[in-house]
Order: sequence, then C-alpha cells, then structure tokens
Amino acid sequence: MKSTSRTTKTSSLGLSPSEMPVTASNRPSILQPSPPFSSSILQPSPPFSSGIPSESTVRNLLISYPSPEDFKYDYGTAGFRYEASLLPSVFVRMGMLAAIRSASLDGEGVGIMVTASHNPERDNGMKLADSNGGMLHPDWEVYAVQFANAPNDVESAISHINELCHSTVPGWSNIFGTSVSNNGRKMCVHIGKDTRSSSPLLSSLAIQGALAMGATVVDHGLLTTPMLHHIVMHSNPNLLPNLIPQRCNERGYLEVLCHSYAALLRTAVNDCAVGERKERRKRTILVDCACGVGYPKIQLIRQHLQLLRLDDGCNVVNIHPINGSEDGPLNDRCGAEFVQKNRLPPTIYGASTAKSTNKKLNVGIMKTPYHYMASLDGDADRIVFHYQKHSDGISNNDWLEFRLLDGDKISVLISSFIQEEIRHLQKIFSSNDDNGGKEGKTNASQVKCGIVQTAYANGSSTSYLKNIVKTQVVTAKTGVKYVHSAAHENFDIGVYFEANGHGTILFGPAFYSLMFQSESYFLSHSSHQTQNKTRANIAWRRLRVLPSLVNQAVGDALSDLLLVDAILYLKSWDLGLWDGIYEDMPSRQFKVKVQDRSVITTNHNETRALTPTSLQPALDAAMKAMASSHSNNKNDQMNVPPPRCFVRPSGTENVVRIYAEAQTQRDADALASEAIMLVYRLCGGVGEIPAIFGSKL
Ligand code: 16G
Ligand code: MG
Repeated sequence: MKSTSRTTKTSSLGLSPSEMPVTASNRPSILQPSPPFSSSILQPSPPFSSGIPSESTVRNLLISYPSPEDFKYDYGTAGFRYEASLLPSVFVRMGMLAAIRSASLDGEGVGIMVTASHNPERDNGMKLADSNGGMLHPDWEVYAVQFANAPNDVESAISHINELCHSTVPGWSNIFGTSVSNNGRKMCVHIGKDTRSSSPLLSSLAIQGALAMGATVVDHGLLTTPMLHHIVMHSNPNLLPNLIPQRCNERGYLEVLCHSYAALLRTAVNDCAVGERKERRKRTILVDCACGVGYPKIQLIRQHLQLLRLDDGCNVVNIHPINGSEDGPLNDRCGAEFVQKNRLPPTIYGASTAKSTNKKLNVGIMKTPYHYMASLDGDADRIVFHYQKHSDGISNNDWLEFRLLDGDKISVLISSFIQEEIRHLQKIFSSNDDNGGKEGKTNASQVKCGIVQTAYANGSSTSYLKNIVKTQVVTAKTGVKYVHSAAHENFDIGVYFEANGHGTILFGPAFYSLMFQSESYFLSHSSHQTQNKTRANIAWRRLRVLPSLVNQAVGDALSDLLLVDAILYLKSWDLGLWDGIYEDMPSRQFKVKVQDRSVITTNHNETRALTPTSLQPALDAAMKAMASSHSNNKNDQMNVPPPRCFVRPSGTENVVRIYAEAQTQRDADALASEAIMLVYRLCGGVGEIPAIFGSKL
C-alpha cells in the first residue's frame, strides 16, 4: 500500500507524535537493550562456526542428557509440560529442533519459552514459538514428539537429526559431514524463561542444544510468555504489518504497549477536564501476579506509566502489583487459574501493603484504596478481573459477594467497543462525499468483525454477543492454537477469548486497508468538520492504535489489562457496570478419571461426543429432560439459553472434563452429576464414582 507523507499534515489530523502511524519507511530502528533490560546474543564458540552443527557437541549433549527409560512424551495443548526432573533430555533436543526449524525457514527467528504456565512450581515445560510469533506449526509438533521420544542410542539419535534436517531444510543432508551441502545455515533461536527454580537449568540446556546445531541464540532471561512470542514476531519484520512499530526486545515491547495505551486514553472526549472530573477518573488496580514472572514486568509497566503521567498528565491507571515471585508459592491459591476455576479471591502473600489472606482482603489492602483487581497466571498469558460486591454496589469494605469477570466478559467488552467504533467510522463512508465502497476499496461495513469462543463460553455471553452486540460467534476447539486460527480464518477483526482469560484480537488486511483509507479521508477532509466526522475521527484514532496495543502473537495479560482499563475509562464505566451487562448462567465444571481418555472423541469444536457412540444420545436426553421441565415462553422471549453440557478429554491431564450450565446452580449441578455418571459408566471410569460435593473441582 502506498504510504502517505505525514510530516506536514500532523496538526490537521490532530495527532500527537505518539499517535502517528508507523510505516515501513518511518519505522523506528530496533532499540538495543539497556538496564534494567538485558538480553545476550550467544554464538557457537570456536573452533565451531555459526551455522555449522558441531557433531561432537551434539553427541556429548545427547549422551549426557538421556531420556528416562520407558517414558513417552506428548506435545500437549500448549507444548511439553511435566515434572521438571523429567525434562532435561527434552530441553537439549528441543534446543536442537528449534535451530533446525529456524534453518527450515531460512534463518527466521523462532522461540522457546521455558514455563509450565499455571502448573505448580515442581513442574516445568516449554512452549515453542514459530517465526510468526504464534504456536509451532502442527507438522513440527509431530517432529518435536518424534525427536523427544527418539532412542537414547546416540547413533540412532544422530541419524534422526540428519533425517529431520534432510526432510525439512532444502538441500541440507549429511549435516555432520564435510560435503558441499554442509555449508552454513542461518539459524536464530530466542529464549525466555519464567521464575521457576528449575527454569535457569532447563533454559541453559535448550541454549546448549541450539548452539550445538550452530544457531545464534538470543537469551532474553526472565520474560512473560507473550513477551517471548512478541519478540519472535517482531524479529521477523517481513511478517509485521506496517502499522505496528517493530520492537524486538523487552524494552521496545513495554514502550509500545505503554505509549499505545496512553494514545488510546488520550482519545477520551473531554479528557482535558480538570479538578473533580479528572479526580473521579483516577483509578487504582491491584494485580495478583500468581507469584510469577508477571510481577517484575508489571513493575516496569508501572514505572513507565508514571513517567507518562508526569510528562503530560495522561490519566493512566495506577497499577499496584501483589504476589511477586518471592512472596509465595507459584500459582498456589492465587493467580488466574485458581480464581477462575474456584471462583474465589486470591490469597495475598506477604506483599508490602497486604498482610491478610483471601478470607478478608482488609487491613493492609485497605491502606491502598483500589477500584478493582485482576489476576494473572504464572507466565502472564491469562488475566481475569474481579471485585467484591456490596449489596449497594462496589464497596471497599463489607464485601458480600465475589464477582468474577472472566474471558467471556472481556471478549464482550472488547468486541462491543470495537463494533461501536467501527459503526462511527462507517458514517464517513456512507455520506455522499465518501470514497469508500468503490471498486478495490474496503469500507467499514466490509470489515468482518467476530468472536471466537470455546464450548466453555458461558451461554449468556454467547447469547449477548449474538442478540445484543449482533456479532458473529464461532465456536472452536479448546486451546490457543485452535481459537487463534479460527479468528484468523473467519474475521478481519477477530476477537478470541477462552473463559479462562486467555485471549487477544487479530487484525487482518481489510482492517489495515480501512485504516489507511480513513487516514487519506481525514487528510483530505480536514477543513469541514461535522459532528459525525469528528466522532468518526475519534473512532479512527482509537482503532488504529489497537494493533500496537494488542499482542497479536498470542493472548497477553499485560496488554489485555491496559486495553480493558482504557475501554472502561473511555466509557466511564466501573467494574460494576461492566459486570452488569449480562448475568452468567450458573455452571459446574468437573473432571473424571478414566482408564484411557482417548476412548472419548468429539466433533470439531468439542460440543458433541462422537465416541463412545451411546454417550451423546444419553447427554442429549438429560439436557432435553431438564429443558422441558423449565420450558416456558418467557425464557424463550428473553433469549435465556437452554441447559447445556458437554464432555471432552483433557489435552493437559489424564482426565475427562465435564461442563454443565443451566438456569440455576442446582440444575447445573444435577446435569453435571448425570454427565459424570455417564462418563464413568460408558468410558471406563477408575476409582470411586466422583461426587460433585465435597470434591476438588
Ligand atoms: C492449555 C491451553 C489453554 C487451554 C487449556 C485446556 C494454550 C497456550 N493453553 O493451558 O488454552 O484452555 O490448555 O486444558 O494453548 P485442558 O485440555 O486440560 O482442559
Ligand atoms: Mg499461562
């Protein structure tokens, strides 16, 4: 697309420098890390050269770190995840595999994140990032599993590596030989790690594996998972849309995030208001960091935002992080997974301002008045919001009810906001002097917005999206790789969130085209402003900043936190108003142990079980019986979703998961109990028949 010169037109558009679009021609150079940011670039050391595998080092590593006897590794929903002592061989081998993956992409950077996310401290794992910053290509998941399970016998392992290189990197065979085909290959692997005590060792093993293959390794040290994905995505600028400034290190990531957030806040209408109004819009958020890596990163964001506040009085949120990695056990009774699954407030460990437990978030916390809370998971790729509701509304004391705003509520908030802004922008293209809708051009009505949910999405959220927001909703299989690709394939602006708080927004070419077209429009129509056009201009300024604020590589708790705060700020909403847009259907989740969970297979989006063949008809009958006992016209008219339940094999644990929702908690529990019995009976349940009450969910 032809870029437009902006230097002379800046003031007519009313854009501050931080709001200026970035194109390939004015894209800032990559910033080098400086304290407190650090990353080291490691090259294979002499006598080996970059790009050439070292056979002796590869052999030594394979011999020194054999895999455990009779153990089979699986690439789960989100990579390898096991008790940490089982992982050294996997890390050595995956370091090598990442290098080969990079070679197969002609040297594009790929990534390894050392983390087990929301699992307990004793576990660890790795998530592999492909060069576009997304999840590893499915073919490579297969190669990863094959290599992780390759025999320990070193000759077999060496020939396994040779075959992998031969079949995936054009013209690369006999890689340890001296033939012409053994000329150097470009390979680059980025590595980040979370705060687990096993992460430094495992990270160093992956680094050694990658270096042994001749790769250049960029060790970024402590990172959140989304930061690593962002860095990988930005290290391959050919894959980056022009509107997004290229920043492939931690400092750049934080700068882009904070500046785009501030740019979005600055679009607030009447934001110049001072005194009481501005005071009223001050807000503090407590962020529970699950005792993980989110804590140090939120502190950096907080510092950055304080500078922005001092610089120009931008009304940024005051973030107060709690539950740092030194404060308590990782993910233990705190963090997004705990809060969302148990619907309980997090325990607050030894944070300086809060010494009490979750029973009463009082004493210390009360010294820091706050407006709402959020919880991240251990590697900060999930976020949920929550507050304690007083009978009169939100209050800082005498809480009566814990209220959770999960991924469903986040996606409803974000998608309603985007749809509204698109509607305002649409007005310039529907007026008489428009330039939209002509051949070869995109206009706002042609940009397809939609939501991707999983079967776990609460029925009320789906009903709200379809009937009130009037947007298209697609249901995809559980797991980021599935929801991500569904958003990419179905929509120009695809919002996806799992109920557990993992989600983001993807922007496609039609969206970027609309942004450039709007820019041209405002450049040429700046002289005659009407109310509609002024609002459309605000809508454009809001929309165009989103691709930089949002981490399009993967769901990102830090970016989602700032986006949600900005939307609430622009709407002048508090959590109570947001929470009140719809009421969740009561639901129940449960897990059942079975001999072999693979006996259950499901349809493409896991809403229906295909095998055992008698299971789904029995579940259907249970749902039907419950629906008919409640059937009345009023419910149908009010779009109250019918009772629903589904079962699916877990992708991360050896269990079958059950979900049920209905109009009352009692009914949801009854439906879940019925499903538990059916799974236990038809799918080879083991141990005692589980009961919902008194059991750990
Ligand atoms: C992993 C997935 C998450 C999914 C969960 C389901 C990623 C990065 N994470 O944590 O999206 O909701 O698994 O677990 O893909 P389950 O299969 O055990 O229910
Ligand atoms: Mg996570």
